[in-house]
Amino acid sequence: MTRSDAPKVAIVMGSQSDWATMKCAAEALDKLGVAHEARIVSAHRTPQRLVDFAQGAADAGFKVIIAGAGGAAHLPGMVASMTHLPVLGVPVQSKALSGQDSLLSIVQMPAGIPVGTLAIGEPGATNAGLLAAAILATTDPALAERLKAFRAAQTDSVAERPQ
Ligand code: RP5
Repeated sequence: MTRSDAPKVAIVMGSQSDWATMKCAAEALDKLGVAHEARIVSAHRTPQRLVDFAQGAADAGFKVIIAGAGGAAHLPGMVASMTHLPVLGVPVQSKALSGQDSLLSIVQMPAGIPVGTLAIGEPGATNAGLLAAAILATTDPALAERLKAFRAAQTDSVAERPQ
């Protein structure tokens, strides 16, 4: 049975080292008052944890999953293969290839199992949080108003001329 009080957004990542990036998604959701839960779920190091999380995500009450990983970043695609929930992929900036490996391994999904792929690194994580909120806002008018207010404040914060 689905928990009605459960956080609606899950933020999963392949490693503790991804949190420095993925916390930007959490911060974006916090700004909009969207409850979330963050977990380390590695496609390579904790495969059974991955299966248990992805197969149980919908029943746990999640509506959107944000998945971040770096390098050979299989996590978002594997999560998407085991749930019908929308999965937003964040390519974490790797040391060896600056995240281009992460980006290509997340974005190049075969037809049939989509992963909505964001930009490399912190901007992608922030936008994943904002996009998750926008998805939830389609059925949550109060959240839609908070999202509009956030966008308006952002617009107002941009000076017309450089200082
Ligand atoms: C991936 O390997 C993780 O998503 C992380 O970005 C990368 C490196 O992990 P660590 O070696 O820092 O744990 O699975």
